[in-house]
Amino acid sequence: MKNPGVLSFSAMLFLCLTLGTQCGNSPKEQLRRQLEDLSAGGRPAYGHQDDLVYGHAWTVTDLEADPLDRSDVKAVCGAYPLVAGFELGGIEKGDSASLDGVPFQLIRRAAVIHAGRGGIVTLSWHPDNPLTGGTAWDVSSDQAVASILEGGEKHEMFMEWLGRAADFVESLGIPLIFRPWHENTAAWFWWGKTRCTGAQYRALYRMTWDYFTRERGLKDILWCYSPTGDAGEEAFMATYPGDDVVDIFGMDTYEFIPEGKSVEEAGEAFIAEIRQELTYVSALAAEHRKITALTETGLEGLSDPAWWTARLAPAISGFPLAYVLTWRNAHDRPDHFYGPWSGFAYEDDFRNWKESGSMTFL
Ligand code: BMA
Repeated sequence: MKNPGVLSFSAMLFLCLTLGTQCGNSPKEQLRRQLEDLSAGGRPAYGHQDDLVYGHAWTVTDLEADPLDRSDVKAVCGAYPLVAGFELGGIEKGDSASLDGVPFQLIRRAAVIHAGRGGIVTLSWHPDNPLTGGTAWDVSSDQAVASILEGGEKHEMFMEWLGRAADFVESLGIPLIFRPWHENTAAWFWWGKTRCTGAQYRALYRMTWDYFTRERGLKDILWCYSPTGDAGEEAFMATYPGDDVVDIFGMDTYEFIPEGKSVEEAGEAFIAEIRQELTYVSALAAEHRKITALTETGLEGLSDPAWWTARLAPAISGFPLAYVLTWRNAHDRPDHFYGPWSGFAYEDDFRNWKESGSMTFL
């Protein structure tokens, strides 16, 4: 034997690649560590949905040549959100643009650029109702989930839908967070409360995981389970798909200002609610050794002048969050925004929040 004890370069490379993947150097494990570090470091990442593909009153027109360096968040505070959210709704039907009118070609470019500069990508998905042909919000039938599970009349069609979603994810070639079947503890989606049993929901989530992971070999995905925060511990766990298919415990909770309530009153209620909900979600996540995130939040239209510094900051402080994502700034609905934008009356508050150093940006 030549050079006993010394491995050839190709053998070394083989070992590094195989062991590395198993021992935590895969892109997925690196992303997991990045999130764990954020969570442990006490400075969660700030995330914004659709931040890089449009903003308040602007869109991208040149899909191929636009440098995609525009961002409402960056325009206000000089930095990109570390977490960039993108939406897949429409991909299941083979549409060229999402349900919000964003070309998937653009989403792909933006996601790849963001990951390339060290950013974190998370994907949400509001697929149409596979049974009725309505939108994700069509809750007219309680048979939609049943119809797509194995043996159901829409199973085959739905597997094609999953195939198109998986094709897109595969085409990105980056590690990412996937957050399907969210807010299932509320009543507004066809996969939500009363529209299926806990067992059916779990079967749907697991079927999705199984198809992506086993059938398609898409291994660089961290799977996020994110019911509404107001579900409470019992409902949160009643539909939990299982430790083997979930990496992140998320929750979605928004602030609303009810008629007759002041911004202070609503803000105090929001802080109390978020703290109560994050207490149980982070405890459950710790128990199951998972990452915790506030996967969707915000106050539509940001009518509270100090929402970031006086409401969101005290609401989340002290929790081991990896990230906090506020929802999108629609380009075509002037009042539908949850993030800052340049020229907005209270943009200083966001800047102050960023300057306080309590969050991580890119
Ligand atoms: C919702 C709203 C909708 C949008 C959907 C998916 O909360 O913002 O306008 O279509 O998210 O992005």
